[in-house]
Amino acid sequence: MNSAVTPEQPYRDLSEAERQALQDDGVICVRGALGERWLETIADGMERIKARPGVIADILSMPEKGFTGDLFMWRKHKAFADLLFESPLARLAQQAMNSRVVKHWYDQLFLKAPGADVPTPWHHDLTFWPIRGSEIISIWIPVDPVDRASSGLEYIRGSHLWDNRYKAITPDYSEFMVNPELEDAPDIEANREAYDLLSWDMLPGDILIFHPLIVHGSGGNQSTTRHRRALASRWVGEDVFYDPRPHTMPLPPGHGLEAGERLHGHLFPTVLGSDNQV
Ligand SMILES: O=C(O)CCC(=O)C(=O)O
Repeated sequence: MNSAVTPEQPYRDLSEAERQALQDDGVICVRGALGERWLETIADGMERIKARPGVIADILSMPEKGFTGDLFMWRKHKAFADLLFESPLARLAQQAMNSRVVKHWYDQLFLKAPGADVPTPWHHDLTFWPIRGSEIISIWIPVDPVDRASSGLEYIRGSHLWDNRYKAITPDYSEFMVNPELEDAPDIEANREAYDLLSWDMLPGDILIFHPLIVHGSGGNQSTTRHRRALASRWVGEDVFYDPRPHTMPLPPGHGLEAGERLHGHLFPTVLGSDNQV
């Protein structure tokens, strides 16, 4: 744990109604949760990655299509490390998970340039993550104004409570994390009216907090003028264990975890509370 700094308090706590909606619907939008300082910090980190992509960004990005992706950015860029340890995100995650301990799982970049025809196919996250447990949450943070046309995220309300587990589909449609034992996701785009879809027009500072099993996705960026720069910040509590099933996301080398161990170690820093049990 980085004991020299503590995360900021959010400008307000999540309300009971918001926490209930998160349980019922699987996602909430919190308006104005991040101030200018953090939006500038994130945008600065994003621009640095665009200017000098590292090894992971090189693999995940599709420059010819206007898409930049990256993972575990906080390890390489101070902007994202500051966000992890000092911003109100950890406390918002704690309230969302209702957890004593808050550890950082990983951060992820989704930059779609104007006109980037790179939809994020409908999927849920936990099926391709090598972890199991219940205290897990993602926070999606756009730093540009975003609506459905500019690739705002959409969710199927309540789908985190479904029994179905769908194959992962990544923006580049690689087979890498596709588990043949899972069922194909239904064709949601072809039957949009059959689903209770949730999405929000968002301004910089607004965030989405969502459950790792909610089915979600986004279209390409149809705007010809607006960038769509977004960061996913992912958090866990203390009941989360390393579960490296086949077809799940590989963790960076040196993670030091054995199957069945509680998530811990330098790649997954504890930001709130203390967690000594492994
Ligand atoms: O930003 C996007 O298009 C996808 C985000 C997403 O799927 C996630 O954060 O889990």
